[in-house]
Amino acid sequence: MIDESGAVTRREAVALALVSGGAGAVVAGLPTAAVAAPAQAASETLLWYTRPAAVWTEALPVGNGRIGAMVFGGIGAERLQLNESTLWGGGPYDPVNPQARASLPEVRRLIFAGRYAEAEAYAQAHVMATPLKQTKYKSVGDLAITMLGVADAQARDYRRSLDLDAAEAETRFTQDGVRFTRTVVASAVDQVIAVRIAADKPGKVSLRLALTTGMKDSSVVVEGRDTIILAGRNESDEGIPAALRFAARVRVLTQGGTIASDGAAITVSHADSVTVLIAMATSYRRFDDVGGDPDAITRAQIAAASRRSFARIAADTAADHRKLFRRVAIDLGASPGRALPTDQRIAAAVTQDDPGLAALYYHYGRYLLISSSRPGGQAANLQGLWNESNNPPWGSKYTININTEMNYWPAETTNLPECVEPLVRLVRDLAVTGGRTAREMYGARGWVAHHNTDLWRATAPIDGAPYGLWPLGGAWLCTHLWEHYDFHRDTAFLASVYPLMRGACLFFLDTLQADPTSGHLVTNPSLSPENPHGHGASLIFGPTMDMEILRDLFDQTIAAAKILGTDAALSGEIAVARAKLLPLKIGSAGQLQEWPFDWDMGADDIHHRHVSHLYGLFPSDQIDLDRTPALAAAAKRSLEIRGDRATGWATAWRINLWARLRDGDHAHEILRFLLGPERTYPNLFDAHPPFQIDGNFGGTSGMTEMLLQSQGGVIQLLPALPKAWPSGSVRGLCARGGYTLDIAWRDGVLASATIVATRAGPATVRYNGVSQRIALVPGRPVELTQARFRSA
Ligand code: FUC
Repeated sequence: MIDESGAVTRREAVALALVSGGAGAVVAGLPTAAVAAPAQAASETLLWYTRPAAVWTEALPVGNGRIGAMVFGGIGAERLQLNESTLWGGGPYDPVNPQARASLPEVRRLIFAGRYAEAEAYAQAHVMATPLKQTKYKSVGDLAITMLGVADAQARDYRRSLDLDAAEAETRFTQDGVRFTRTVVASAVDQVIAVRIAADKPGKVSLRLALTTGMKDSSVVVEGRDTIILAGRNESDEGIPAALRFAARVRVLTQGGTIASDGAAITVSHADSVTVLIAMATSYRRFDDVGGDPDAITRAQIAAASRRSFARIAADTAADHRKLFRRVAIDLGASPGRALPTDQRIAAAVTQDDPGLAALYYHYGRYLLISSSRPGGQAANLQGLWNESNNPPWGSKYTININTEMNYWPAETTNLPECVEPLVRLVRDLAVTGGRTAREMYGARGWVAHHNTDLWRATAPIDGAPYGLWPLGGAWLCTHLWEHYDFHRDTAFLASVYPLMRGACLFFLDTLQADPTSGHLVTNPSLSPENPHGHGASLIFGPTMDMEILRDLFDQTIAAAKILGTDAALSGEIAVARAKLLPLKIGSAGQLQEWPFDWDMGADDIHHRHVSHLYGLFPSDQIDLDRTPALAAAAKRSLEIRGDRATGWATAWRINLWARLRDGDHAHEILRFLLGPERTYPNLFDAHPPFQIDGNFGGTSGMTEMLLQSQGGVIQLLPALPKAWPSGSVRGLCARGGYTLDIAWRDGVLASATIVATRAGPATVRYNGVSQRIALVPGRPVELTQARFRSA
């Protein structure tokens, strides 16, 4: 089991002690449930608008990690677009190409001979997955709420909002002197989406409710007078037969008035208020088990939630959410945009600095992770949890050559370790399905995953050789297992994931090839994610990113084995292979080479969105300003050549990289672009474009890296503070080793930093180029001021 206690700040501990009378609620020095510190300034935790959403990227997301809704906030016609995270196309399948294993030697030979285009064509014909594409994430459908007697043109005082602290969407307006309010929450406690429609005068709520879906093999019926049931099967996808059953159940509870149904819809007349409960489920249990009973699950969820008032459900939703959300608060300084609706703030971001918008975006990233990735559920996919289409961009799957990893970049640093649990389970699944791919496609031990996966945990190379034939997806994900350990130092967790890391290593021990020219060990076939190298193809041997990921995987697995006291012989083998990996190289333009040859300046697109070779600088720390200054300078040169502007996620990656280079102003300049209307939709969703959630998470991570870093055993305070944020504070961030920090600064200078450790021992803390060893006792906060860092 993943550590679910998480880290909390001292302020929360104190608050908890006060609330609980100082006894009973603290386990091993840490509170088991955090009680909230006062909420953040509302303008930094509230999205709000003066018009209903006209399109999906203006609607507001709520989610409990498993089910979610996009709330449009219509006046006469409200639309809730609904998702359930396991409603995908197809069913269990194994796409390994039976020809692949016999064909790999020829692909390798052609690559080592420099015949890249031929290698790519041959690989395309002989080694790719069958089918060539994976399944797609789907939408359950829409709940339409037609407000009878309400006309858009006559409504006044309209406002809709999303409160990130309460996890609550609200729409309100008045008509003919009656104030209408609709509130929507997605409850992790009750496992329903709950909607309340109220008026401030009795008998004024009349409405019609209907459920529609794009899933063809399904039907809608009304049970009794108050329950709409949508039930059916999913659809086949890419030739993979449909195997899932799904159900959505909507129960209408009225206070006053009458209720009637016409077989397909429910009509409520003259109620004082109405509560709508929505449950959704599928028969998915695991990638190889679709034996669940969505009808029974949703029936039980609705029955249980019906016994509780909306007020209770909403209060519990907020309390549960705040346990995670309120661990971190951020204040980046005064904001001219504070009084503006969110869409206008985004539009203005191009011309004026709005630190409050950056803070709002920061909180939104944490809100989105809490809402789309909860223990027991699915990992956040390309759109997190929210998807309107049955044919979404890139299938709304898991692209594991950057996007899924980026989703989890802010998880540990911003004190949301629980949210990583679905990712850990995804890796556990991939180690099973990827074991088959390793064996059948490569004749290798261990397991492998290529550049994408889906609900069914497919691991073979898909889409096309220039994108798909990249065997490092699983290895990169394994570094997140180590990171989770490294932040919290929970040996039981490490023991539980060690077999996954070990299995990833075995695959590479069996498949690394000796480069005939240099003798170094390299991957082959592989590619530098999605970047054609200018020599007729993307396929190559030993791209820089592969070597960097393998160094991390090997080092972390050796370290894990040592901590766990196991596998000494295997660790020795891994160390030998690690020493033979192709080294990093600096090219003639002063850049870090992306490929084994000095090809960067002749690549098809020197401004390419992927900056894969800079993995070594971020998220890894193999490249470091202090420890490897020449490589850091080369990475900087590569970044300059690539340029600042790219797709949403690629823009966010650049912020993290410039933060690691400790250039806060450059990082901030890129952040301004990320926050502007070209890369941020009115609902603050990241625009690739189209919508892709990774940029949101990468943006939150980038801002964190500007304020606190902890790679390489050194906690760095304000390493990349931009001039645009002269005074501010952040509370509750986590550092590797089991530390939580609060940091405040004034006029660009550290005012104070409070550090709390979960383990005894010294920590190295650095500010403004000066490092200090700080002795720490678990749970006892130590406050540091600038004076501590004056002398070298
Ligand atoms: C990778 C990226 C694309 C997109 C897709 C989902 O393939 O290169 O830009 O983000 O994933």
